Amino acid sequence: MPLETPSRVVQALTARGYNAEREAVTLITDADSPALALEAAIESTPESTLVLTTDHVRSVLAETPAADPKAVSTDGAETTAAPATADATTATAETVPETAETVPETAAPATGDPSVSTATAPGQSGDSTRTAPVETEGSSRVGSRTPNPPGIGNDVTGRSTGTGEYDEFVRVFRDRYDRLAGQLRGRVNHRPAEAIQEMPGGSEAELIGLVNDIRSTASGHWLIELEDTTGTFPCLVMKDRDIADLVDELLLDECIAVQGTLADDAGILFVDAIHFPDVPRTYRPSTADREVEAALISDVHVGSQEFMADAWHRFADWLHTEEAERVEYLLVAGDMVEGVGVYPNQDEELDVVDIYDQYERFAEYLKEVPGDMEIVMIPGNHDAVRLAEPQPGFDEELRDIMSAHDPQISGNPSMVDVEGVSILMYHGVSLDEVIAELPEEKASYDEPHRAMYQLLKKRHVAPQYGGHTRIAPEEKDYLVMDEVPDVFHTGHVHKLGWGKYHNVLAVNSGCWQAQTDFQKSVNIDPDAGFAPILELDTLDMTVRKFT
Ligand code: D5M
Ligand code: FE
Ligand code: ZN
Repeated sequence: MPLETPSRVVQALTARGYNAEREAVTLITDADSPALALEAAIESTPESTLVLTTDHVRSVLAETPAADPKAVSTDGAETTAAPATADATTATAETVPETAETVPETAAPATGDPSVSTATAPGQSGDSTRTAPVETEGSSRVGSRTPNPPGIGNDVTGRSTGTGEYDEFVRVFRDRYDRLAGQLRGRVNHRPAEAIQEMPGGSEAELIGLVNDIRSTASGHWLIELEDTTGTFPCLVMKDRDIADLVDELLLDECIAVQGTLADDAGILFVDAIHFPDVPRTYRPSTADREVEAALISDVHVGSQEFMADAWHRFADWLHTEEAERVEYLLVAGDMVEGVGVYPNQDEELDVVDIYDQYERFAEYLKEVPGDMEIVMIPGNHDAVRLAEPQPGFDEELRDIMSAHDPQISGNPSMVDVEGVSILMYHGVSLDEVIAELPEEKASYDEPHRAMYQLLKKRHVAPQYGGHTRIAPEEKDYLVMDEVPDVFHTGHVHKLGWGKYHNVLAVNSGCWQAQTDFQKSVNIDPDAGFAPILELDTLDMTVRKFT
């Protein structure tokens, strides 16, 4: 196998059981004969070594003139000993520009929000066409990455206590109510439902509750039943009021506050205002205090016949280039593999039929990513963990398989602190529901970030119980957003879209799987082979295309 690109070198190394530091891979790739350099590096490495270090490769190259570019250039005689030289260099140079193309404005499928930069400045893509530079002694070109291990919060992994008993559901909904009501409390002077039941007709009343039922009346008004820990109360939203629009946004089981006036017989509340827990408009996200970036991806779907291996190789190759030097973090928001038996007839499109083999294969692809990046992974609905949310992170056996690069593995959802930026990672199954229930302009597959805005507004990643999204009761409701995240990262719908909601950046990250037969049959046109790159110091985004 020719070793003309970093990912080929990484593949060759991993086939022999080694990981390598990024600069070590660069040195080997840029060597006159990458094959010789690789051999020399491996031969001189003790068997117990897992990671090939830059220092080691550098010293090997110094001792092995045939593999060392400097030695070759000063000693012409060696050139014949390394016939691959010219070809390898050219191939590297050609591979880089094709892969690292900045997505053109028109290809960016989403975001109308001007607050988010949709592409890098013109000319930067010209920049990316430069040849991968040859390492010279004393050059400071390759600054090894120095990521900090991300901190993980709100992770159910290892804390799942749910057995699915009825009283656990009662407890988790009470917890949801308590925490979301806590967020609303400052804005309304609410009374418990049972106290409102005792109030005289005509009184002003405010109530916080979970949406128990939404019905339209014979005359076209909306009857919303709210439930708190003391009981339920019916609330009427008149169809000709401005707030009637907000009823379109409501999902069952979400928490809202209402203000209004009791009817003369005190049996119903006429609603004047609806409040959502929401993100304050004045929210100021935190940013990193150095120039560092994160790649936000999801839905790799290794094991599917539609997995786009070539796009993945290009992405991994790009991560090895100087241009990607600042990309120190890789966040993967679920669906690492295609899984088995997730959807009817899925087996007809499987490339790898055994779930563990799928993870083995995924691990090989993951190894192409530079070893000096920090990786965070949460599961999705195709992964081999329980389907009900919150999903715990992968078990020991799967962690073992995916142990290269020592990734941080946590549950779905998880709050991840990357360089001081809090990133809420959630796979996104509830987005299907939000998109199905809400009007097109508020949430659609073409603009998945708008569906994410709704979840931010409700401060809950999967409000509706008993629908498409399966929810397991736990000691607390892990799906509530206690803290406002700085960035909200989801996947699942296989569409790329991003934008800012009250200064929170919402990113849905597309996929690495071409259109499946099912998706064709329902007209889902996936955005495959894109990597959103987030500048953690500015929260600006650039999308890179690898197809
Ligand atoms: O799902 C990717 C997207 O496609 C997500 O919006 C659900 C939808 N999808 C895909 N396959 C099916 C089937 N068979 N039924 C219903 N909806 C489907 P993902 O689960 O990430 O592959
Ligand atoms: Fe998926
Ligand atoms: Zn999914």
